[in-house]
Amino acid sequence: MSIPEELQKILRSARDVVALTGAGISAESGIPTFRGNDGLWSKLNPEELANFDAFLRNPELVSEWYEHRRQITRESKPNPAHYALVEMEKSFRSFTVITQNIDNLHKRAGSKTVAELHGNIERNYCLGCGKRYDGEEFDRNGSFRCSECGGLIRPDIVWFGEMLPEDEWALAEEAAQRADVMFVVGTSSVVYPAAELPMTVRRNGGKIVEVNIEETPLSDSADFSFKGSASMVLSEITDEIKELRGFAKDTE
Ligand code: BJW
Ligand code: ZN
Repeated sequence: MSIPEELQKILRSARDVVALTGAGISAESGIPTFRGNDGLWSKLNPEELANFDAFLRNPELVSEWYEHRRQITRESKPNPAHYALVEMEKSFRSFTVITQNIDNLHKRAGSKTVAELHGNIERNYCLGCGKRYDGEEFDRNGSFRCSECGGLIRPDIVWFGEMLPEDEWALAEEAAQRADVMFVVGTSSVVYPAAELPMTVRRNGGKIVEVNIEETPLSDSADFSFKGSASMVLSEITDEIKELRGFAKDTE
């Protein structure tokens, strides 16, 4: 794979860089994506399960789905794509990972600034009294009901129709506004408001680099589009950046 000269030039002088990631970046860690035929959820519709009404209608089913997924994420490890972003961070004045994933893998890999737009599967709280349960406490509790008040315990994640966490969204928007470059990695770019962020970058003069194994609704408007797996493409881009810039941050 070679990087077009125009992109090399942009990466040589870029200062503020953002990576917006989706389920595809964790696919190579063995975590199924949401949409697409090979996704484990191809038989389940995330729009039907990932909402508050579904949870109230059938808390056991929805809680079991998340318990199962918590298990998968704990058994999986960050892959070369997550580590490539940790490396990339070292080359720029600021580097923000904005993720739609709830799997905690960017933080486990060591990325420093991570905006988790859709929450984190390791956090849970009681709808009745607000008591917080981390993943292990939740498992130890052995029930979907709170040990204090008997209320339902839900994962601290963002379902359809729910607002995104204010702080994480503010961090993401602010990073997008000043980004010279945004890498959009492994997301189908159909879920809002995350899908709006590349437009924010564009409006403010930044460039969009898409990395995906398939075409998405963003592909036509991206400035550069790499068709390939996140681990392969990001590892190569990171090597190129190191070559172009060395390890030193441009802090001027
Ligand atoms: C690889 C690869 C490899 C594979 N390498 N690539 C404006 C317009 C239209 C609709 C709306 C709008 N504003 C709001 C909405 C409604 C809604 C929405 O967007 N609906 C659309 C589906 C139409 N949005 C919301 O409700 C949001 N809230 C909100 O806007 O609040 C304000 C509000 C309140 C009240 C009323 C109205 C507005 C909240 C969205 C929350 C999304 N939650 C979920 C579940 C989280 C918990 C969980 O994990 O269970 O988040 S849904 C699910 O989709 C999950 C994901 O984070 C999200 C995005 O999916 P992602 O990451 O893109 O995964 P996939 O599977 O779709 O794609 C994987 C990609 O990877 C593919 O492209 C592959 O090709 C690629 N790939 N392997 C590289 N190896
Ligand atoms: Zn409670």
